[in-house]
Amino acid sequence: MNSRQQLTGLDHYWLPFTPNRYFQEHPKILASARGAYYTTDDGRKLFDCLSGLWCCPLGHAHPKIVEAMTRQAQTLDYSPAFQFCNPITLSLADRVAAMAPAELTRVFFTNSGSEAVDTALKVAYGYHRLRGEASRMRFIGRERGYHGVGFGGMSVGGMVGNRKMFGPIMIPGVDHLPHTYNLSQMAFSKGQPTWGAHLADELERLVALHDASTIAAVIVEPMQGSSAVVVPPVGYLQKLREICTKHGILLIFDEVITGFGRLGENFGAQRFGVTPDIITFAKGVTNGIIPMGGIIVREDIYQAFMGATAPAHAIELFHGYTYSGHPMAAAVGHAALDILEGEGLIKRARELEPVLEGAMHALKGETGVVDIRNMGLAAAVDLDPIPGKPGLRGMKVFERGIEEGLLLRLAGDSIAVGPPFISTPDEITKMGEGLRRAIKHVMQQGNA
Ligand code: PXG
Ligand code: PLP
Repeated sequence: MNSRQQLTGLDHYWLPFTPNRYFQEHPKILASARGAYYTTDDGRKLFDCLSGLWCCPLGHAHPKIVEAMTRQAQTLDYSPAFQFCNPITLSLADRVAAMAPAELTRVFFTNSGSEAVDTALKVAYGYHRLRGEASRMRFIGRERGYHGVGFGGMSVGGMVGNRKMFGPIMIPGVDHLPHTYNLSQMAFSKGQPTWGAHLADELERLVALHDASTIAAVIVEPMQGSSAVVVPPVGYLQKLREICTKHGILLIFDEVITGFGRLGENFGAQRFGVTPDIITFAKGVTNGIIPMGGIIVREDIYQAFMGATAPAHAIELFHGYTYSGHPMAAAVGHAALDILEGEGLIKRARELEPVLEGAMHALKGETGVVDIRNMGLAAAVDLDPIPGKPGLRGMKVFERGIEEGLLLRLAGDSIAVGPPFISTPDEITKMGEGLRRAIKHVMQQGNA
């Protein structure tokens, strides 16, 4: 890739979630993208192993998306989000609601997953308050959970690196369920581990500790994505649902990664057969091409706001973004859903699931591989860390992956993959083999 001297911007740009000093010395610049491949500034072709950041399942430069963006820019490029709407955003709400479980009917648009999560938490609290249960102000997240970087999402999140600098400025009243990962019980599980449903009973313990009357909502990713693909044990989400229902606690599924087909169904809710009260989404709704996110809520949650005692000309929910339901994003959303449906890509994701499972679990037994997990078109490999240098082995495999033509995703000493739905079985198999060569190469270097 380009040397430091050839690049502008390195003196001014602050990269998100990136070791900036390392990047300064090893800049990685992507110049273009088409289909399932990126091209770097020095002309290397890289297979898009994580679909961008889990957000581009339909691949890049799809002509229908390019066409939709051009047409929308010429028709209505922006419309004020407050007091007005436009046909394309309205009809996208219809389509998103139609894809969700039947109980979830109302869509509120945001511009990212982080905003979707903060919106969901505010709606959950507001709902209880409007029903005369204002004491329900606690939120329960989960260890290893990722819910974005807003104040709410960071507070319910459970990845320590995202939290430790900000402990004193978290929103109050948050508690966490234990995560469900246990290497000794579920190493090399394919799909859902059979051990661990009982961990949902920890919610009963938190209810006993705090009292149900103080808890507004539980928020979990149906399958944890960011903390390197932690798949829920069989029966675990069902138990969470039962306990929430029993105590009048709302259940929020954060489906920013699992929504729009990643698990081979529209949403994780459908894959796991568990219906939450609120779903958050982002990423795949526009194939990641224009930022968009949102929440889908049960009709009675929406109606609780509409039935409020304020006069009919008053705003019911003092919340929203300048770019909520942006018409450009909505146009791309329609194009993305047209492609998803028209090309049968959710079904294809489901068909590719065993191919990915085979390609990844084939790495079992490779020196340095301590665990492999998968579900839908998502998988992760955990590497044995270099003693005293957490993250360095992962970084080396990630770097070597580039030599192998793979744009992998690094999460500490784990490597995550979530290939595009348009991938061929051969591309997925080759990705597994490239990852094997990268791991072998790095393990041969030892612990230096
Ligand atoms: N909730 C979940 C479940 C997510 O996965 C967010 C909220 C926040 O979305 P925004 O759009 O604000 O980033 C996410 C985002 C990775 C990775 O490599 C995951 C995310 C973002 C970037 C990288 O696992 N998840
Ligand atoms: N800060 C200021 C000063 C603003 O005027 C606004 C929106 O009008 C915001 C922040 C919020 O921006 P957004 O609606 O894009 O989230």
